[in-house]
Amino acid sequence: MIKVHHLNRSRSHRILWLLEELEQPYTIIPYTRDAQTNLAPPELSLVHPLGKSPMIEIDGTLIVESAAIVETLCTRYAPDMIPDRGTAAYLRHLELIHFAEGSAMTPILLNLYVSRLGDAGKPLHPRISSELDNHYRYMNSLVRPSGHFVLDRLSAADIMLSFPAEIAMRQKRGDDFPALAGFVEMIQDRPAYRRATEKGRVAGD
Ligand SMILES: N[C@@H](CCC(=O)N[C@@H](CS)C(=O)NCC(=O)O)C(=O)O
Repeated sequence: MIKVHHLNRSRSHRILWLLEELEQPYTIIPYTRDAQTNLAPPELSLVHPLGKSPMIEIDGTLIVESAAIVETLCTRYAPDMIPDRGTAAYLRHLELIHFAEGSAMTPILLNLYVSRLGDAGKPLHPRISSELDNHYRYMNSLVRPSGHFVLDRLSAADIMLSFPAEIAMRQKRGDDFPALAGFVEMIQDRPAYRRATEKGRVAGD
């Protein structure tokens, strides 16, 4: 049985969603963010020194990092969610599963932290905003007429990009990036996505 170390309101929702799409049984080990700091509780650091979510345990092996988890689960249970190696689609897949955490999240996190500085952070905001736009614009341009990234059906890249795309919508950027808004609407409407949301509810949410 797969175990998911799941933190409320976090990237681990996309792993629950993927497992629901794959119809694989799993158990959730829930963690609740600290009400004051919003950080993960110390128990997560007992599982892995980084103390971050998601983490999964599969066949006794602990896997951290969303993209590594998504790639592992898709390879094992739904290889057709990853394009065939050697194709242009595979290269785009590779790019985007790295882009989701390695690029798109950088201005998102800078925005989050610098906003807490109040006036002291003001000089940094024009650059952060232009980089947010830059990354959202790029994502928006990659949404295919089918509403997906990379393939014309759900793929691993869609799972990975769901997190930054949803943040863009929480920042009310839907009018600026309508294809991205359509993508978020489409994924949130999937029965598997809704099941993941229900199952992932942690006390306090
Ligand atoms: N790149 C990592 C990021 C993991 C990460 O930062 N997770 C956040 C939740 S969205 C977390 O655990 N934050 C709690 C904390 O830092 O205390 C991944 O995609 O798995």
